[in-house]
Amino acid sequence: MHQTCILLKKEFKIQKQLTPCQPVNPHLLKVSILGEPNVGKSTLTNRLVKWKVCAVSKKVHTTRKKAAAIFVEDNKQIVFLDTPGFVTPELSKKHNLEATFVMDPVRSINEADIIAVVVDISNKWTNNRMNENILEVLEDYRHKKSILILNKIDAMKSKGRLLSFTKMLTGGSVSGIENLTQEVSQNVTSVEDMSHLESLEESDSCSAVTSNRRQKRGWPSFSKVFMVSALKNDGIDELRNYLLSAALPGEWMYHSSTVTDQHPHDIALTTLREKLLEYLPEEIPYKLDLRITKWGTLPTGSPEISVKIICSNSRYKRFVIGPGGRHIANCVEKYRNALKEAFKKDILVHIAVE
Ligand SMILES: Nc1nc2c(ncn2[C@@H]2O[C@H](COP(=O)(O)OP(=O)(O)OP(=O)(O)O)[C@@H](O)[C@H]2O)c(=O)[nH]1
Ligand SMILES: [Mg+2]
Repeated sequence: MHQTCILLKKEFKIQKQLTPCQPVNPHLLKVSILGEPNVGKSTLTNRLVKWKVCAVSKKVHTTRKKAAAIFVEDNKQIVFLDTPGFVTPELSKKHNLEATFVMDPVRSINEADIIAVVVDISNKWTNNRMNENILEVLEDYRHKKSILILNKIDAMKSKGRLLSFTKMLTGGSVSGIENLTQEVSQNVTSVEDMSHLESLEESDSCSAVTSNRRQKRGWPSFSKVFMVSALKNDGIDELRNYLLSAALPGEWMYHSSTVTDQHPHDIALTTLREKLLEYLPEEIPYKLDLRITKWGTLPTGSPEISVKIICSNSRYKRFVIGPGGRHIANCVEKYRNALKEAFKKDILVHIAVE
């Protein structure tokens, strides 16, 4: 059965209740997509499942709670758990973030077979050391397999430094790093070449990790390192193939038609926030109250959605609407296209700003 992103509440409920149909010799893999805010976790998740089910924006904290995105091939089902950007409880409190920011990444790790740590390799503040809190989590869950995904290689200014960053992020002491050294020095000349790099050999050495962690600022027990550009879709097939080959014998979690566990209303609201994040000043989108006021079908059979954007003050409202209503008109247009991409259907959209 084809995968489908369900639009109607009733159908969503039915899909959720369907017992997963099991293929002959079913295989399953649950992958936690973990990383600091804005490194491209949701863009990567969408690429891996070949469907835009997770909201993406250039602003931090776009993902507010974990969401599953599901890829199916033959007898294998991969469940990607996209998570909010990793923040400490202190930071979460300071920025008044929901409890899910701290809880959901840990929940997803608990559920996962593989922890996929995503790093923005083009960010000079974070590309030469593993986030301390992520290192701590890797230590706590060192019995689980982990891989490192260096994202945004397209945006790296100096690609020649890729190897040294990789060494720093992996603590430089992974067995097999010499292979990587040779591979990188021989092959890293272009983004295309890098995307084919498969990387580090399997390593089971966790010893000396704890004591060396702070000096090395990296995690030496990643099973693999991938260099990708989620934006340009480079290196994604190799990563997906690796995960498919790592799938374990086990029953599928979701019905074969399921592409995400998100409720259609949640998809509609996070997609609208994604569009608002594109043009509003950073502090505004999360202060707007978005409510679905109608979710139905026209007599012609076409779906119809009405959403209300409630602004707590007139300044916000002015920003949302824009001069002569241009911003909101543009936003509605983009919103309609994004919903079509998610639900694969034309949807009539009405937006009211209050
Ligand atoms: N240049 C470049 N930009 C990318 C790449 N992947 C993602 N981005 C951009 O990075 C920004 C953040 O992407 P998201 O996918 O929302 O990042 P995230 O890690 O899910 O962010 P949060 O949910 O806020 O933690 C967006 O502007 C993306 O277009 C990439 O491979 N290259
Ligand atoms: Mg995200």
